[in-house]
Amino acid sequence: MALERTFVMLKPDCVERRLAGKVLARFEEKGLRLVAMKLIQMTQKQAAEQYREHEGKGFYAGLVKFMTSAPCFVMVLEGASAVSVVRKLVGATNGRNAEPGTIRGDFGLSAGLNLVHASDGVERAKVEAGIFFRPEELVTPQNAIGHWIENSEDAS
Ligand code: IDP
Ligand code: MG
Repeated sequence: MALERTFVMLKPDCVERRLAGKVLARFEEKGLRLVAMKLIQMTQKQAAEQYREHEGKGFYAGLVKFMTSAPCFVMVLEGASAVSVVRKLVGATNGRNAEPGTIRGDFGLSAGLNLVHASDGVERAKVEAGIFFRPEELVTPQNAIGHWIENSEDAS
C-alpha cells in the first residue's frame, strides 16, 4: 500500500454551482485526508504553469480564461494510492462520457467545465501543489484527536 498525496482543484464551475461541499464530501467519504486547502483566484501565471502541457491545443485559451475567471478551491489530499483513486472518483474528462457514479459523470455535461482537476501522477502532483502552495501550508497530519474519534470520548 502506497500512501500518496495528490493535488486537486474544484474548478470555477464547481464553486459557482455551489457544489464544492458535495464534491469535497466525495473525497472525504472515500477516506482521503485533507493536507491543505484554500480558495484562490488563479493568476495568469499560475494558469500558464498549471496547463503548460496543453499549450497550442485548440481549447488552451478557453481553458486559461475559464480557470482565471472566478475562484476555485485548490487542495492536497492524502491516502492509499491517492493519485489513481482520485482520478477514478473524478471520471473521464468529458462529462458526457464519464461513468455515472463519478463526479464528472454525475454533475456535468461538458468537456471543459468539468468541475474538478486531479493530478495524473505523484511527481506531477508535487509540481502542481508547488504552483499553489508554499511548503509550510501542507499540514502534516498528526492524528492528535484519533483517540477521541475512535473512542467517542468527550473533548476536554
Ligand atoms: P483531465 O482533466 O481529465 O486530466 P486533460 O486532457 O488533462 O484532462 O485536459 C485538461 C483540462 O482541459 C480538462 O480537465 C478540461 O477542463 C480541458 N479540456 C480538455 N479537453 C478539452 C476539450 O476537448 N474541450 C474543452 N476543454 C477541454
Ligand atoms: Mg490532465
